Amino acid sequence: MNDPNGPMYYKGVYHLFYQYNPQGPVWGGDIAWAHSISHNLIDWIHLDIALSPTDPQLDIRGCWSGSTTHLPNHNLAILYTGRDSKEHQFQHLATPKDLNDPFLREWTKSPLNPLMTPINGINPLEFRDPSTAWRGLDGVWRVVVGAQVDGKWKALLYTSKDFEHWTKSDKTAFYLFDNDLVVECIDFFPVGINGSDGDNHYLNEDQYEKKFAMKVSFQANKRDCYVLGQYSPEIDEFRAESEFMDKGCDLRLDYGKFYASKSFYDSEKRRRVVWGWVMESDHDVDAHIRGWSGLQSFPRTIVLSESGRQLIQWPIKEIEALRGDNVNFQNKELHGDSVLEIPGVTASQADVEVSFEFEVAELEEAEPMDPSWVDPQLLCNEKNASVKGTFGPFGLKVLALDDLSEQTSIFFRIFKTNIDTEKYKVLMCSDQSRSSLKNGVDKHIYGTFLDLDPCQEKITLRTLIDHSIVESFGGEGRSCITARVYPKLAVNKASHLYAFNYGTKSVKISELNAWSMRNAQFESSIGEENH
Ligand code: DQQ
Repeated sequence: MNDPNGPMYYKGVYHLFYQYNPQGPVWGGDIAWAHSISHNLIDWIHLDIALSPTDPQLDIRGCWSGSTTHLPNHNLAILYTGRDSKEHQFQHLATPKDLNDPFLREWTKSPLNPLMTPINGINPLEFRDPSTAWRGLDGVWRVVVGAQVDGKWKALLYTSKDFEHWTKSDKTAFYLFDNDLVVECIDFFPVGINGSDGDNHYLNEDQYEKKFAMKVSFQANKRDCYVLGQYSPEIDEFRAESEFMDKGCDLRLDYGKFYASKSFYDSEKRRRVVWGWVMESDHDVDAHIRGWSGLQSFPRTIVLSESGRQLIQWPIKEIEALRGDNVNFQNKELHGDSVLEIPGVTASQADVEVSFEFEVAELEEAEPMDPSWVDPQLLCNEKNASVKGTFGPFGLKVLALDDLSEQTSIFFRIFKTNIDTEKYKVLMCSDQSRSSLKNGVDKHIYGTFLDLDPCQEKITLRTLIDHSIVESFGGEGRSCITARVYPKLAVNKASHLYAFNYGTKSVKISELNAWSMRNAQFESSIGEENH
């Protein structure tokens, strides 16, 4: 599997479609829309493929990514990209064959397809991934599609009154990218500090006062970046507050392996939820041996931070239902150069929440921040988990062997700046350099700065560990780093969990909670009892 497609909630059922190759365990030319459903976003039933390539003129070379939209009268629509026999890309519509089928198993492609064609300078090979549509107060539907037009990448706006006949807006671009990177899977949605602010089903005047987020997946570096800004529906203008890849400190949904994400508004729980594709870091040959490749991240809620400067993501509450045995301790001093085992949970499948605090007066002695350290990922590479410091590295070692020869470290460092407005910089890293004793798997180190003042608040970390996937949420969800790792020996019972501090200064664990996690349930076809 690769990209999540058209997630939605409809009449009590969650639907997740995703890019899936029925011919083999790696991406292939006749990629389809697979379909799974869930009642709780945890346990899933895999249904038959919803959209397959069928037509040489429309989509024979793949039903590529797209979105779902809720239409009036409980109707639904999929907009997706189809590639024809020449690999030219078009946008197509599909609707449920039977709206009374609670699982919406069958979808019908519109006889009007294609609805959007690559004309007027649009590169036919680079025109894809329609967003969820939104309807303005004027009753007109709008959708954005990423495209390369006369050599420049743009988010194009298309409008329609009936959802079937679409015209490209006169505007040169809804958004014009200032780099030459291939743009995929644009997501555009309202955000606020409450989950319900993320409702994009029917935009109302209040929402236009709010901020909007535009998320873009840059193919070249496989990054899901976003900007925040103001959207004026009367003139269909999105004014972003920052630029993508602005001075290397861009806003990203995740600073690790997380790509082609797609969000949806869950009207039942009044929240916006996002999924991302966690791709492999080994080779196709491994995928063939394993029989599969690629997975979806844990679903995460997404809101605007109170500061309004960034998005906050957090694993959906439902995940807590999988929690089993718990270990808890409070006020534990982690002296300099110490490693503390956290026993009593299944370390290979666990949910860990920890908060660290410090003597604020002592922070004065933190290492000075060099103004040239603008790239946090580079800094995490230079100062990896084994490089000792003053305040940090401290954090967790997960999927670790008892001699630590195999381990993944998620950790923080605190630096002191000479800037009055931001006295300290907190670096968050996920170090995969020793995550596997196997050769040939990607062992990158990821990193980001946390928008957090350590004098004012504790530094928290939540890490979800699932055998070979490590999803970490720093600073209450301000920064996320997902790692796909391939431990060779630190598996199942040989896997350990540790807290550590390799700084010279002590840090205090104010509280740590770790839980063993139960398995989610999967069914690969629908049994009678589910009807
Ligand atoms: N994957 C799809 C495309 C999309 C890309 C094809 C992103 O629609 O642009 O599988 O991973």
